[in-house]
Amino acid sequence: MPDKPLKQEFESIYQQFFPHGSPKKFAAYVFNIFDTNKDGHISFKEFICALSVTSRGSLDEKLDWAFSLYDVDNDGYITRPEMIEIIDAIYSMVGSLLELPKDEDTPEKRANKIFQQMDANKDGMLSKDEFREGSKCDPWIVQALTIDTGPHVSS
Ligand SMILES: [Ca+2]
Ligand SMILES: [Ca+2]
Repeated sequence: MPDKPLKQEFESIYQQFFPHGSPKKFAAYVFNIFDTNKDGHISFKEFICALSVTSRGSLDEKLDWAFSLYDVDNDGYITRPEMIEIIDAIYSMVGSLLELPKDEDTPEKRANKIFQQMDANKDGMLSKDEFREGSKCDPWIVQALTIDTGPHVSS
């Protein structure tokens, strides 16, 4: 029974969703979250479970999941470099599908905009509360992570 999809198989699943982009980096971040014991494998059950959170979970579940993805070092805060890393991975994944406005056409600009909106106490880090509040105004930040909604095209 194929109980443990390898990282490469995981990447190829994302590749099917985003045939014109390079989802490798993004897939690696997602993989690391699913692979809770960091042995380089995720069980099929964990995989299905995680997919159902990202596609059919409640908004709170999606927010928790999104927060843990952006919080790369898992210290409870999203820093600007962490935000830039993930946005960079999203941008390479969706590739040329996105028509980006001038003020958010690089991961740095996008991250700056998000921090301006969300970093309520201006300490340069997003707490979970700030993230939760902020994503109500900027649903992109969660939508971009959920593969069934497709890429969000900004107007
Ligand atoms: Ca962090
Ligand atoms: Ca803050």
